[in-house]
Amino acid sequence: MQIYITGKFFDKENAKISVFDHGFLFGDGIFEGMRSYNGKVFRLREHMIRLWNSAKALMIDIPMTIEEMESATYETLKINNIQDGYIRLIVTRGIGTLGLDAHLCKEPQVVIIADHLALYPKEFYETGLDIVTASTVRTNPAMVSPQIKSLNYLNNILAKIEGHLAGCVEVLMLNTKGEVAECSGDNIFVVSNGKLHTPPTEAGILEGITRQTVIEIAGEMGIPVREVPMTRYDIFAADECFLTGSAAELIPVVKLDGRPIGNGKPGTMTMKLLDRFHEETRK
Ligand code: PXG
Repeated sequence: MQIYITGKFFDKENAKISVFDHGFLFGDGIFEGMRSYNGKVFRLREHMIRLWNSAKALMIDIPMTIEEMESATYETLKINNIQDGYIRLIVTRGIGTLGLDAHLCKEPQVVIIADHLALYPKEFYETGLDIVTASTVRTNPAMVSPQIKSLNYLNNILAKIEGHLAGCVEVLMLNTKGEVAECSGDNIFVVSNGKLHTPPTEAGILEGITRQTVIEIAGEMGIPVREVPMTRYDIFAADECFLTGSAAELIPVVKLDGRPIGNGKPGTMTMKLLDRFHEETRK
């Protein structure tokens, strides 16, 4: 495996970042997780825009243009001979001192890793996920905004650990108001009376690229979509529920906190949207 670090490729064993990098010392950096299908990166430009917006919010100067980052991404796929894969893009603030001073970090580092996919097992798509609500609350947007895909994922990791302890592979996170935000690494949707509902950005979520794609394709399919604040009740009372993410695509959820959702089986609208999503990835 060849890993791109700020303009050069290194073997996996030699792909290293300094322990003085603020990405390592403080989680001071940002990332993206992307999928390639048949050699083409899905929604690449959208991922770039989100990365650049995260960088702007954190005042990290990405040392290249969007076009250069896109070429470096394709170069990394090519050198590793990956057609259908997962790409992790990381930008750190770079080497500084042991102090917090960001202005001492002069050279942000760019890492691109292209790997084969580690997906949820196929049976989860057939039977649906059973998830629980974490007591770890999603970061309040007045703190580090959840819209920033930063290297500080501790809240989500703690939530995911809670899920794991309960025997679940994903976990629901609420915001500080007690409303539904999203899952630890996926956005959430419900289907109620033929309509699609998902929490709005203001609920404190990452604006998922898969989420946006689902909103678009639902529009094309004539399915009404509303971005509305939701509580757990809206999930308990829904007909269907599913999660979205670059790795997961769309995955059905059939149980939340022990309550079956709808008839306790993956929903028909969920599966229709998943089929349509697959078409989109093959375009
Ligand atoms: N919410 C959060 C908090 C995320 O981290 C998504 C939603 C989905 O966004 P996209 O743009 O992919 O539709 C993410 C995705 C993992 C993993 O292993 C997930 C993410 C990052 C790293 C790992 O599940 N982000």
